[in-house]
Amino acid sequence: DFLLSLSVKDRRQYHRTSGSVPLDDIPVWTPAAGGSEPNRYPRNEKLDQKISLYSGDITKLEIDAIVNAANNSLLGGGGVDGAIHRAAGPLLKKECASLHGCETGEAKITCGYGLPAKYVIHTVGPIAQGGVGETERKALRSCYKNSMETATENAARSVAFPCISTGIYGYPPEQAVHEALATVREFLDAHHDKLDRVIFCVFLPTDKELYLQTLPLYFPAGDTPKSDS
Ligand code: AR6
Repeated sequence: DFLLSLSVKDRRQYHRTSGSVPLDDIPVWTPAAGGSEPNRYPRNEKLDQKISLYSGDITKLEIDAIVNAANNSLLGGGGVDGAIHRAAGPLLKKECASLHGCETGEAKITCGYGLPAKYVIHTVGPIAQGGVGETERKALRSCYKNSMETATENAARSVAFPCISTGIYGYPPEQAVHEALATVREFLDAHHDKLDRVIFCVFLPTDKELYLQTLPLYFPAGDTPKSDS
């Protein structure tokens, strides 16, 4: 409660790591025309202002909420989960232990403690090592949707997502990117007044490339020109 009551500036003395990245330093998405695949959604310039692609460590972001790709126990693990727990400090695990786990596709919120982010929203992606079916696809979409709902219920207006399930849980990144982008686009279409920024935080160069290629389908520069023939 004490940390949450502080202003962004006053919280800085409690950050456990250096090099935090404020929201104002994260550029918004600028759609570029081109690509051969037709856009899946119409242009909406207001929504473009709410999207960012950020390449780097999610634990550095000084925003309202970062999303953690956790497991059902919520007691920590490897990957982004490990990085978040290390940067936040031991109080995060203590609060997580009081939440009694989390179902796949659901989301639960905690304080960010030593992180620059005010909150951590813990969600549990599907394990897709055995392949992706409708169950995994729906669960992944639920992670994004429930995380954004949890953010808005807690008045968090800026949220960053890692590429949920695409690491240890084995969801193919080239499929996961479509579920992530479609769910965010649909949520913002319905609730654009509730969030100021959704940041796709990519960690691997291959994911950055994938998002650069796929974002224009969901947040396009304009309608694909009709062919003359
Ligand atoms: N910042 C942003 N993204 C990161 C970071 C970071 N610091 N570190 C890794 N990534 P993963 P999952 C990316 O494996 O597949 C844990 O043990 C990474 O490159 O962290 O959902 C949990 O406790 C990848 O793109 O999560 C669960 O047991 C993405 O984060 C299990 O892993 C997700 O990879 C969850 O597996």
